[in-house]
Amino acid sequence: MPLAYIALGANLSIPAGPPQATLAAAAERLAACGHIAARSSLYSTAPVGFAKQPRFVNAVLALETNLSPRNLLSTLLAIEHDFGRKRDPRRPSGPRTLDLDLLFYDDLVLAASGLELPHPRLAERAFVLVPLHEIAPDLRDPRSGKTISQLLAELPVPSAPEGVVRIKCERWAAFA
Ligand code: PH2
Ligand code: MG
Ligand code: MG
Repeated sequence: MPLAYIALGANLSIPAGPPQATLAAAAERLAACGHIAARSSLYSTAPVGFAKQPRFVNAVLALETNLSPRNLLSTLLAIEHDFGRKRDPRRPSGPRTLDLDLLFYDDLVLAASGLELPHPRLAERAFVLVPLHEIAPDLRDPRSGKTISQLLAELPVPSAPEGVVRIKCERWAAFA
């Protein structure tokens, strides 16, 4: 079965709960699309791109799925929508209730409209590389040929040590 890596992020609560609960519920929805082969811890991360917004909760998971890349992408967008995601085209890095980004889909390299694989900005982002490194240090980026360990080591040293901090969440830990 194809293996996809998906980044989860949120920094706004919804009526059903805070970002941690949203990420746990979103992962449960993803589990219904295949089999979750690995799941990182949750991390509290400093916002990147637009600083005046709450900290994010981020995580990465690996999903074995028979959905095609396109169908997986539409599923991610549908789940985001169900968890209250409203897009503001003026602020692409602004606050959100749920963001689900497709990082890798097997070794596929693709630049199609609305779907670029691997994710074009993954190598710049500690909030992606740290959780990804936790579950797949030896995974190789098919574009650069580098492993996640290498990409993480090449990241500029974060100016704030509190930039990416592991957090505990019972609901996230509970679901298998
Ligand atoms: N997502 C962004 C922009 N900035 N910062 C953090 N810490 N975490 C994110 O998930 C994030 C971000 C755009 O998708
Ligand atoms: Mg994103
Ligand atoms: Mg996104």
